[in-house]
Formats: sequence, C-alpha cells, structure tokens
Amino acid sequence: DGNELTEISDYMKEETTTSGSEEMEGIAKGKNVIFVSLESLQSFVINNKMNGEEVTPFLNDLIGDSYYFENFYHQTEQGKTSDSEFIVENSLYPSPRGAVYFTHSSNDFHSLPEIIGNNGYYSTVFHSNNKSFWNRDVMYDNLGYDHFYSETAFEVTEENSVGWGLKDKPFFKQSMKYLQQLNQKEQPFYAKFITLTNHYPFELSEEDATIDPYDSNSNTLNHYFQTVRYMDEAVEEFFNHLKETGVYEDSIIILMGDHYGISDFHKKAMSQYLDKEYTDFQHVQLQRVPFIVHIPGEEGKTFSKVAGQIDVKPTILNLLGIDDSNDLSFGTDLFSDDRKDYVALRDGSFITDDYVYTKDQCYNKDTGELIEGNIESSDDEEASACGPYMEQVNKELNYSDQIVFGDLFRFYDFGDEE
Ligand code: GP9
Ligand code: MN
Repeated sequence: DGNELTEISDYMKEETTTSGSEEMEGIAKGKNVIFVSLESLQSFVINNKMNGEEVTPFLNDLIGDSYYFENFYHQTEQGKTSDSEFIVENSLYPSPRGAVYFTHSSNDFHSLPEIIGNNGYYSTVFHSNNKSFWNRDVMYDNLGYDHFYSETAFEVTEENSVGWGLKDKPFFKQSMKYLQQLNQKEQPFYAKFITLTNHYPFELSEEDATIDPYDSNSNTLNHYFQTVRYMDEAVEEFFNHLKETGVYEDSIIILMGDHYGISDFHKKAMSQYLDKEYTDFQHVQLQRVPFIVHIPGEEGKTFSKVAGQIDVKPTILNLLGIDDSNDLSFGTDLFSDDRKDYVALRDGSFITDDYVYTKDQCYNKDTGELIEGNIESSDDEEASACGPYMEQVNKELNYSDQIVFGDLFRFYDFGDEE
C-alpha cells in the first residue's frame, strides 16, 4: 500500500536524491549519449602492466582526456550484466537473489530511457546475443527502450565469433551502419553497447591475442589479460569509427565495467599479480570497475571520491540538463559536492571515503588495516566509525527491495505527462 512508500520516498528525497552539480548541469544538453558496458572489466588492470606491458593502453589514454572515477564500485549480484543494467537504468539496487530482469520485469519503473524519452531522446541497445537472454526483450520494452539491436541484427559467422558469440571488433564495426542511421534520423539518441568477448572463461582466437598470457596457477586470470586487451583494442576501433563517421562530435561517450571478471576463487593468482595479500578488504577493493565520462572538447580529470553504479542515472540526467527533481533514486550526481559519501554493495558491505566495511569488520581504507573493537559501541570512536553507515546501508537496501518486490512505484506520481 501507499504507507510504506511514503516513508521510503521521504527517505529518498531527503537522503539520496540531491540536486546535481550546477557547473556540469546541461553540459551535454541535446548530445547523443553512447554508453559502453564493458564486460567483466575491473579497475585493477587500468594504468597497470602485465609482463611489462600496459594492459589497456587505449583506455589509459582515453582517461587522460575524460572524467574518470577511480573509486567506482559495481553493485551487482546474481543478475550480473543485467543487474548492472538495472542499476544504471533505475538507480535502484538489484535483488539480493535472482535477477530483477527476470523476477520483476513487469513492474512500474521510472527508468532512464523513459525519462530521456520524454525529453526527446530515442533510446536503443546494441548487444549480439539472443534477445531473450536475461529476459532483455521483455524488460527493455518495459523500461521504454525504442529499439534493441540483438543477435539477429548482426552477421554472425564461425570466423567472427568466439566464446559467447560475435567478437567485439566486428560487433562495433557492424553496429556502425545502424548508428549512422540513428545519427541521421533520430537525434538525439541514447545508445547502449554491451560487449561480450571479455567474458568468462576469457577465450580468444590465436590471431586476436596481441599480448602473452599471464603466468600463474589460474588459467582464468592468465587469459583475462588477453581478452581485456582485445576489448581495449575493440573500443579504440569503435572510437575511430565514431570519428570517421562524424558521430563523435555530437556525442558524449560513457564507459563502465559491468561487474568483476575474476572471482575470489582465484585468490592465489590475484595476490601474486597484485603482490598483496588477498584479504576481505582487498576483495572489496577489487570490486572497483572503471567509470569514464568522455565529453569531446572537455579536459580530463580523475576523481577519487567513492562512487557506484547507483550514481550513474542522476549523473547522466544532470549532464543532459534534464530536471530529475521529481525522480526517486538511491544514487546522487557524481559531479555534485552535495552527494552521498558511501557506496553500498549488494551484500551489505560498504565503502566510505575513509572506511571499508565487510563481513562484520571495519577497515581503514588507506592502510587496509582492521579496526579492532566493537563497531556498535559508542564510547570507542575509532571502532564505531562504521556503525552509523551500517544502519543506513541496511535501511537503504531494504527500502530498495520493498520498492522492487512490492512494485511500489505503481503507487507513486512522478509528475510526468503521459
Ligand atoms: C550476455 C552477456 C553476459 O548477454 O551480457 O552476461 P553475464 O554472464 O555477464 O551476465
Ligand atoms: Mn557481464
């Protein structure tokens, strides 16, 4: 009923739906938005080397003239890519189990495609997999996407496929004819591209491997570097296509890692590569994924503040100058100073500017050292540092679940004209 919703919407308006940065507001007004979801890309490879070679030379360069958030966390659970999509589209948390894309695909949402659609945007998704994977065809319809270029829109052959399907390079290349059509007929557009090649078990054809594998006891990690590099090259080619066709100038390009690629099953190999002990603290820090906002003509800047996928929707809306003061979100504009100072992971772990909390323990974020003592005691300032956040994070995850499980937005008037 409406009562629980009042409490939740009051909380969201008060605590998690703040006004965006005035400086950045509307900086990309009327521009096309090209959103690239980078499969399994984690931040630890960015600006890092393997066998003495940069793993992601193109992205490293790109970051130099982009806004880059180096402490940006994925917040996905079992719904993997679809969870990352759900979070970005709605600024709500994914489900603690299963995938919202399957379990609640007919809910009322107030999604990014719908909101920008009301502001003249045509929205599309490009992804060369069966359209019903993750129930995307159903959910995309409900979220208000205008078109989904799925597997059937692409020419997929034995030669241009590996692992899960069409390789990223031909995927971007074949997408260009559609993108150019959009560029001629549907401006401004929002186009989400979901890559595929850098997916577990990180298979690659020999001719596509441009760096050697890593050497550790984990075949998964060893090959991860090679498929990450392939994806980096594919994105570079995509940027070249965008420039050659003139789509680049009228667009902003946002790139985001969807979730981790290397699970804690590969602790030993990861700790060898990082040259660090693999602690629970490290595990949380490894949940960082790249978030890059590239606006042609704007200079780059790297931000260290904590951020998460939950913040993407309000950030995009503010960049486009679309008023979202009537929206309800659990994230805040990443360019605003008036923003949330913590990121909640779906399992209840959280990260603040100073602390990392996971598995009932609070860590100093700078040193990674465990803070001894009782988190819930009020007379030990150091030990209780994580305490207040714990309560808020639990409340927030719980509120989000109530919205999703109870389909509560059907009772809320967002004030949009129909
Ligand atoms: C499948 C692709 C990968 O279409 O998005 O899915 P994942 O296993 O990462 O959720
Ligand atoms: Mn994925």
